[in-house]
Amino acid sequence: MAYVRKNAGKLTREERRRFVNALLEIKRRGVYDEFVRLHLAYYTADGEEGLRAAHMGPSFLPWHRRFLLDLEAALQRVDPSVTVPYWDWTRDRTTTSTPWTDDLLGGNGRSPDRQVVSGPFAHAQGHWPIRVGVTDGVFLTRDLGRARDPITLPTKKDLDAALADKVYDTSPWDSTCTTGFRNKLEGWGTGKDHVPWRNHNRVHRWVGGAMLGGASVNDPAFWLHHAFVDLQWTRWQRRHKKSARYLPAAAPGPGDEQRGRVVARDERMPPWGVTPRQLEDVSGIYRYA
Ligand code: CU1
Ligand code: CU1
Repeated sequence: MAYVRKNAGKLTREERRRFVNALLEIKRRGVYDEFVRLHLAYYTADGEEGLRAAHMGPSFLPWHRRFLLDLEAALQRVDPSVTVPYWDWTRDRTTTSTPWTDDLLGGNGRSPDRQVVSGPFAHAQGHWPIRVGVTDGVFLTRDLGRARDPITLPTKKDLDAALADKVYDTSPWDSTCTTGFRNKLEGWGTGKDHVPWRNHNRVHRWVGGAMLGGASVNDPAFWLHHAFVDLQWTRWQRRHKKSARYLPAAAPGPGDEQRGRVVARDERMPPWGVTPRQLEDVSGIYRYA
């Protein structure tokens, strides 16, 4: 029986409590910080050498899908009833709405140090020290809406523009793609317009603080955001039944600059060794409500 991932705003008080407790428990055991380390290790960009398994490439979606499944399994070892809820940022759009409540992720960071001071992940609670990161901050930070240089969350229209593209991804399979569902959702911009950050990336910008960059897993908001991103892949497949396959189907040929830099449909994706094909249909594992 597939389990259900729910809208964070629809969780009961008990479900919120159990989700938070499971997170705090895997943090206490040191398991959570391994997820932060892994994500940081896979933060390879276009301009660097090597395979881009997690970001700026077609396997952005299957990589994060598998990453979420691992986190969820770790939470379920603590409490089998827990699943990762999703944050629908097209609906919950203010700095005080879901998931920024004291019984879920806590609120915005304070000025001037952006420290989160409310909810279960506030530093003063003592349960959420930041140990792995690109800076040496020890507390969780947020800058919801980016106070000094305001940015808005992507809208339903922005998301629909990505979902409307019937091609999964296109050559050169990187952050410069202007067509293809994957980059329209992942959200790297061309720098030619006033909206350089779209959908997925724009949400990371909007949350700010710890959610920026390779150590963004330090904010548990990461999982709620990525569950919603993951849901979009399923929605897109449903909408474009015939063409809704992961691309590239085969690895780029000799002489192609992207050879060895992207994961094709049947190639193994590190660190797990699973293929994108194996992650295209997860209806036997979970579904979204
Ligand atoms: Cu990521
Ligand atoms: Cu992300």
